[in-house]
Amino acid sequence: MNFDEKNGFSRKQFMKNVGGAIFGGGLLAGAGLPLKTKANSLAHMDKPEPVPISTDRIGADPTDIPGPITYSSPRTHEIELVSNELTAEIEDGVQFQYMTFGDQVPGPMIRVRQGDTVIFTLRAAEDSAMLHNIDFHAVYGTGGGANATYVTPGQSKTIKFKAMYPGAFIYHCAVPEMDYHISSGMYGMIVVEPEDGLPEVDHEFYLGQNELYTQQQVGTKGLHEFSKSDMQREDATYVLLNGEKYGLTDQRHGPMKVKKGETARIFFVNGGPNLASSLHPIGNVWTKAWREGAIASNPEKFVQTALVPPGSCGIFEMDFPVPSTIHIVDHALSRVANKGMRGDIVVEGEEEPDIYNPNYSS
Ligand SMILES: [Cu+2]
Repeated sequence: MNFDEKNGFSRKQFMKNVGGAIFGGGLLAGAGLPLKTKANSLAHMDKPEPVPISTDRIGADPTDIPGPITYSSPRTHEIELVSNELTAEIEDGVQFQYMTFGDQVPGPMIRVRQGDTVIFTLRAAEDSAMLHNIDFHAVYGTGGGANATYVTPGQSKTIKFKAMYPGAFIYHCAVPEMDYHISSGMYGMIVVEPEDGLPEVDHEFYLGQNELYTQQQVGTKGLHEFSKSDMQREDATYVLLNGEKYGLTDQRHGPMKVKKGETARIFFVNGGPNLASSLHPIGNVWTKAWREGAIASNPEKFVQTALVPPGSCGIFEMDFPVPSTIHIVDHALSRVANKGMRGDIVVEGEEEPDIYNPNYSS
């Protein structure tokens, strides 16, 4: 398959149709999402105004990603992302004006092969309000593309780059108030697969962490306003996995699901902008860990808690020898107990009492 042409599909349709290496992230914008937030509601307000919800779900579906690379010679991809601002729920009844790539947090995962060429366009939604751009850590070039991709509402900018080195890399907005924009959701991942590809696994999940700084307390109903002073003190209100409080649990969109005996790979990106993540799977271990997403290196084995700095990624593999519910957390646990940072993986299957017996009696 070669995807040299722009597509008119929504992101999800496109993934379904090609199941492969590339997508048109952000093309949902203007394609049926009602009640787009009006731009000026993002400007600095004295009081929160009621604003319509722009999207039912801001948090990325962790399974909605391009599949592994299956081709073996370099290709050219034409990729477009749309920058936008959207009002959505952090948790039930609590809203925030997010900024996004592709109407989701983290932004769509891009997947190419080492040696591929990418013709990349950043387009700012017509009814967006803010100046945005994009810095890819997978790019050799000034600002990772940021200087060449400043876009005002309705504007597009295109860069071309070759993916020279393999790994999992963050992309993020890099305008002067970049901490505000990244905190509000403007980050995602580009995976550059090595020429020989990645090991086979049964499942792949895409997860991203970022923190929100708001003037209200956790759980206060209504629209939360951004707090610049809290951000300057790095005093986060929420610390979130895929953009929402406990979004990937039964409390919201439901957990990720696997079966006993299967394997999974986690692609994890920490947008930050300020907090490092001590990423740990409660009741499991990272069987293989490529810290920093440094896939050209040998993996570390059986890592319990992997530090993922802001502005970086990790690639982690897991085995599931017993049925269980695994909590993916930042082991700075106040962020889990109080600030929303948790996602679950449910492992279905028959008990394996030789490995773990929760009801032992001699
Ligand atoms: Cu931005």
